[in-house]
Amino acid sequence: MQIRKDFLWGGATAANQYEGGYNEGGKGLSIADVEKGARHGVPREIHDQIKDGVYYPSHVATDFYHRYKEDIALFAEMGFKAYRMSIAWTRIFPNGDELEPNEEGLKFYDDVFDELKKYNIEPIVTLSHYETPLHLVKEYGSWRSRKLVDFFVRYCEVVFNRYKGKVKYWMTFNEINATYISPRPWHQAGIVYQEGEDKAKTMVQASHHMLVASALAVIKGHEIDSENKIGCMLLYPEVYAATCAPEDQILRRNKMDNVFYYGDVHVRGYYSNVNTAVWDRIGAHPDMEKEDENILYMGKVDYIAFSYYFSAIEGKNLEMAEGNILIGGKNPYLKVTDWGWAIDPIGLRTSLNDLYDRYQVPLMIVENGMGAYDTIEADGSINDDYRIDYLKQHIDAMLDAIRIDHVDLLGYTPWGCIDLVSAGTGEMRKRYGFIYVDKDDEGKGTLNRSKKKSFFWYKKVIATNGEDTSY
Ligand code: BGP
Repeated sequence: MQIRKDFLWGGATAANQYEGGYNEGGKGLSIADVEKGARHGVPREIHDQIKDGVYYPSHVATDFYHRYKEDIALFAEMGFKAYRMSIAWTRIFPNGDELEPNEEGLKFYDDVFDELKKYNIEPIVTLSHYETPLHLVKEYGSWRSRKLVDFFVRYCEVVFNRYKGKVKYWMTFNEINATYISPRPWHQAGIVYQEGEDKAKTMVQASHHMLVASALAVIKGHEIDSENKIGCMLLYPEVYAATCAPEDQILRRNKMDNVFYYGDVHVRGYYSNVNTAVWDRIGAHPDMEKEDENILYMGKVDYIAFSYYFSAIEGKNLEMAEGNILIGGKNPYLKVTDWGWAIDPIGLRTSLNDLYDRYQVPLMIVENGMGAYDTIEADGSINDDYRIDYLKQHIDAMLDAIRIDHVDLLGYTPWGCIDLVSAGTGEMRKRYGFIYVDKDDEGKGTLNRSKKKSFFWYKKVIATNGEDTSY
């Protein structure tokens, strides 16, 4: 099989890590706006309001809000066919529970989509990427509450109507399964477990509300524009059994439930045996309304988008490795990044196969990449061969999955195509971009943009539709 002629090559960002302008244009506070910057290995602190003298990396981030024209021109120069971004919910509904949207926020994304259109870049839009309105967290307990379903669907309806004809590809919740696996599902669901709280119950209930909200959004999105393609978004780390002991294989299977728990409902439209088995195992199941079964069935997604950064291993007596939210064992066959993430391009090929075999719907890789330290040479150049090497290996593996294994893949948008704030640590020094942004971990810098070596390499990859990945 060949790669699609209209393959969506591009890059990915999210408003909370890139956009900045946190209090401009009528925007309200999101959960990201009260999360302090930190360092590798130091957990990020979450505040319930903005505190004086504290540096919050999302507030300016890397300033897409003011520089979107310059940045989109750079994306176009690389030849992007697509650009994955998110709409900040709090630009549209500053508190989340208003009845009327904020016109200035809507106008901002109109301008962004018009700018993309100038260069024929297809927007791929995440509706909620780690940026739940803070007011909904404080007032309603976030996704613990069924009320969020209505607030989210109202927001989706507004943006589907407003951007009809401008945006075709949508995703509901970024890495929805982060709610399941994170020890602190703040980013995804806006939840910090309270002392004495039944965590398992909260996790399945919040997840249920999000799954129902996602299904309702899909139903509305299809009603508003039958051209809309609405996907889910899963965090997919390939997991291997640590040994060939059959018990390790069962542990591996159980570990993958974190993905299939959500994938099954999103794609098949019902709670499967995976879900009911998980409920038994953790001793909790969600309360449901009688219409939910039908909603989930009617709101099946059109495609699966997923992020892939690393693989992990599962088994008894593991030596633990680092991951941003998925902790697994160290794999002796793999090298790791400076942040301890195992580099495993073949794992991407396996992931593509496993997802496609199981679900038989088109796939999109909407995040992949390597966070690394970059050095600026005396002449201003940035020779990021390590990044090129990582991406080349992953693109080659992706092409094998298409050409050899016949997986139906819509596109590839590597993460942080321009430097932005790390979700896991809040750092700037953990860089993913083809485009460098002059900003440090204290928030200092000119915010000027410059092209790294990888910029020119990726441009060639896109221009040849993946035929030439050499460097
Ligand atoms: C994913 C998130 C992104 C992004 C990426 C890299 O889990 O969807 O928002 O940040 O991870 O992680 P980090 O920023 O911690 O390096």
